[in-house]
Amino acid sequence: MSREKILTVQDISCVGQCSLTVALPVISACGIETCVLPTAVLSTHTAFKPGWTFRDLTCDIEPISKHWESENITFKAIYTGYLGSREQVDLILKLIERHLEKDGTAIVDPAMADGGVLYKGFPEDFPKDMARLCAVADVILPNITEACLMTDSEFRTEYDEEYILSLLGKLGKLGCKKVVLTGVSFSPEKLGIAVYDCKTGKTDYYFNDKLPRMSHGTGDVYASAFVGAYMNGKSVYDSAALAADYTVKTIEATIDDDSHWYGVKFEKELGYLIDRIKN
Ligand code: PXL
Repeated sequence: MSREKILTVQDISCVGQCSLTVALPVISACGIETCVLPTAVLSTHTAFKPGWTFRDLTCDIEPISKHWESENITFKAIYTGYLGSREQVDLILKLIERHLEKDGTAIVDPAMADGGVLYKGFPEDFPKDMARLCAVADVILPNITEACLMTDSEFRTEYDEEYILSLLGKLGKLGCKKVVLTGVSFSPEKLGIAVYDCKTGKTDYYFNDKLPRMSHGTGDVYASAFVGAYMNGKSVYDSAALAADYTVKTIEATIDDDSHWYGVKFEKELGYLIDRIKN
């Protein structure tokens, strides 16, 4: 079996263009063999009106991992996203220990919150568990809400660079090696990311023009494109910038369609992503 494959661990929301229904096509399109471990099955993501189904798959994680162990299955990278329960954190820590190759990369998107609040269904202290997973990661990809919740910081919509540097410093203390903080804005017309090296304290920014619409699922589109670019040998900064450009394209592809409120038309711009990765 080829060794050059990755594992992504997150829920499968049947409808809604997020988590696995984004990660699998995006990373595969980047030419990377993408194995999946679903953490839960939902009828839709949780931003739909209440009524969505939720099947927690925590019980399946250990038997799946045991079987993989018997087959000596390992991965070049493990990328985790939305988790189905807090118990999954310990199981995923074990999974990383067993199945991530020695020179492999653990990428954690602590997908659990946005706009200052936790997604529906998570217990209030869930960010503490997510922080334990971030502690072992090579790269974490939080938005500002997730960063605040994991570091007990005040969530602010208006801030200066000092606030962002303070958040990055606190995230660095969780134990991860690099942070890509999304949703950073120092002016009304620009939105971007901060890339922080937890060892050296070096911070680099990348900005795009801010679009007039926020969209669901863009965190997952961003993280998946980041993983696709990174696994193709791009640096953390170049992957973070490329993923930002791709995410902007997917929002632009969706912006005129009000009925498409639940996600972005990421499929329309896969050609752009692949061209950028090749160059
Ligand atoms: O896009 C993040 C996400 C993933 N999975 C589920 C969600 C959300 C955001 O709401 O509800 C189930």
